[in-house]
Amino acid sequence: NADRGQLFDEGNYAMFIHWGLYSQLGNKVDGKTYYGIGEWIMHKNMARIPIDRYKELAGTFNPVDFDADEIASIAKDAGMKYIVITAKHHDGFAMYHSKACDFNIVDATPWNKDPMKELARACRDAGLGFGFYYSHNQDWTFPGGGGGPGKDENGNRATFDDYFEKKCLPQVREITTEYGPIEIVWFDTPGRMPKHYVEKLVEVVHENQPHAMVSGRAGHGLGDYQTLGDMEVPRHNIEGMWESVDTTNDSWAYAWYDEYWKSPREILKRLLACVGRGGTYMLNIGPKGDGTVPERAAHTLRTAGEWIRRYPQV
Ligand code: FUL
Repeated sequence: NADRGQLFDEGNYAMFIHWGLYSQLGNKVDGKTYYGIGEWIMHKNMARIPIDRYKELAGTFNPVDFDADEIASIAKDAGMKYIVITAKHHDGFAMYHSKACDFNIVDATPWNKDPMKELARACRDAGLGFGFYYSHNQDWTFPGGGGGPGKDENGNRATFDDYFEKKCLPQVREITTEYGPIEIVWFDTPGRMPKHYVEKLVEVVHENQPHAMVSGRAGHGLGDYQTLGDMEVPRHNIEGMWESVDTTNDSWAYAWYDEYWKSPREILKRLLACVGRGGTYMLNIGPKGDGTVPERAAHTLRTAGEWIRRYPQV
């Protein structure tokens, strides 16, 4: 597709958003704080939350202060060109209305709304692009998913193929057909996922969204560009189309104690280091469980954005 790739020519500063059930915990479980990246909280290396208990979090997830237009306006003021948000992270919870699996924000929470419909609309209204993060390999709560349970509810063995056919593939179809035109599907951590699965996903994305790019982390070199390591800002030039992903503080998802905010100046330096070397810089924020964006994150992005607007040649 001749069109594909235009995004990285024209838009090389983007907003990344990690938001999910884990945001409600903010790294604290039963009064104890776990240090690390918040979206990993249920994992054995962090709070080791059993699947049933983790799923119960949906019953209290009620982000009444989520404001899609405010998020779009922060991105716009920051000088960013598009937003990529977690449709499903490794925990397996869909942050949009999924028909393939009821462990999702509409069917499993009292809030009962699809924030992605709102955010897709808000981005369109603001003239921003929109895209989804989707954890295609790791799914810690669905039988057969990477790092997930090896058996289903009835005690029968579940394979990766079961997970792929029942959940992953249908959900990738959903996110590429139900939210209008999208710019990116950001797959992550392919692990040892066999090649034919990745090929299928890339084919579905390109078929449903001919203009959309697939992240380098799809695996097997099948992405449309190269994604660097987490928070990696390169010190040398890199060939081809590439992207750096970074975050405003230390965690991706909201963590209550994480006040290690980068200054606007630091962010501009990192942005320049990427853009100046021909790359794209995607900078993350982690909204809280109530849907709001931490004030310091919004302030930092807007302050850096003011500088960009003052020097329009950048
Ligand atoms: C990683 C994931 O495991 C993290 O949770 C985060 O999403 C980051 C951007 O990619 O590898």
